[in-house]
Amino acid sequence: MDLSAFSYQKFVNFALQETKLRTSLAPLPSHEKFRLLRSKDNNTVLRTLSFRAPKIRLVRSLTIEGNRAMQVLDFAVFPEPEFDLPIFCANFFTNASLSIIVLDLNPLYDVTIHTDYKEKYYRKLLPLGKKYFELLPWGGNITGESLRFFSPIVIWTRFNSSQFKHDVLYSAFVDYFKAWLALMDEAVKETSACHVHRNREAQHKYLTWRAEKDPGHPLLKKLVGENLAKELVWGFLFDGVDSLGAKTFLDYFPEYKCDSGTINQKRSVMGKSYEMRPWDLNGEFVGNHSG
Ligand code: BLA
Repeated sequence: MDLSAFSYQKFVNFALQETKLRTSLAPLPSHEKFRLLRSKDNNTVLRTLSFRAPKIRLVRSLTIEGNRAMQVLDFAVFPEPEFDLPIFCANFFTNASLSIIVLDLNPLYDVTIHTDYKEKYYRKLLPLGKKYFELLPWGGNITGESLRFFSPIVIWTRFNSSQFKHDVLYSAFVDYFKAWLALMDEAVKETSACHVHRNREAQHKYLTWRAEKDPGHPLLKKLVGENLAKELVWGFLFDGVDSLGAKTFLDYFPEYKCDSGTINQKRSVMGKSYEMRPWDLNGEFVGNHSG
């Protein structure tokens, strides 16, 4: 596929316009320094946008455009801790031949354990997921750890890049984002300090996971170098990892602890599994680790 006429900017524009119809977005000056970056070889442009709004702690996007060869989107919305809303997550990596896609309303609480949370948010959304599962089928084996952060309607897929597939993906993005906004509209502020604390910690655990182990990091490092990549990941993409909580990666994920006390550099200790979609159409978890 010729990527010169293709851009994920359209996805970001839609999401921000749609959000502005419902709430007021305020820019975040602390992120100004990340607005426009270039790769070391000057072939790739990285752009970011970020805002906060009532109920939204952070909505931010990173797009990477590389001379016909690559298009990347990392778009996420993180709610204020007073809300147990899911985290909107769109991570799309596309080169001339292949696209690697994750689109989800990531649950704040692992839905294989917290079935009340699953019922609260995903029961009504199952028909939406079902609409796309055939055209955007399960992408095959995935690192086991990722699954804890996915919902029963996650779209995890890989395809040969084509205009048709990207049109379907755009439609899915629009539907999923509207679904998230509808949840936001309905969300009622949590008043119990204990529940707010729980939400904050759950979001911090999510940020800690992604800031340490997100599969996009090696490519970011290659593009802009280790130091800037680290700043981008900790100070922008997963902003809040240093402020929402004091626990460390190893507090949350002790299975990564090496004998020397450091973090195992492997992305996954569980390895890859889940060859098939591990949820049925009723949102019941039907996977196991050997899956
Ligand atoms: C691959 N990205 C992947 C894979 C997943 C994700 C599941 C497949 C490999 C695997 O099983 O881990 C995405 N994983 C996620 C997300 C969560 C998660 C969103 O756990 C959330 C909890 N992808 C990006 C960005 C880049 C990128 C910004 O979002 C590049 C800057 C690249 N993703 C990328 C590449 C691969 C990949 C190159 C293939 C390489 C690999 O599998 O390691």
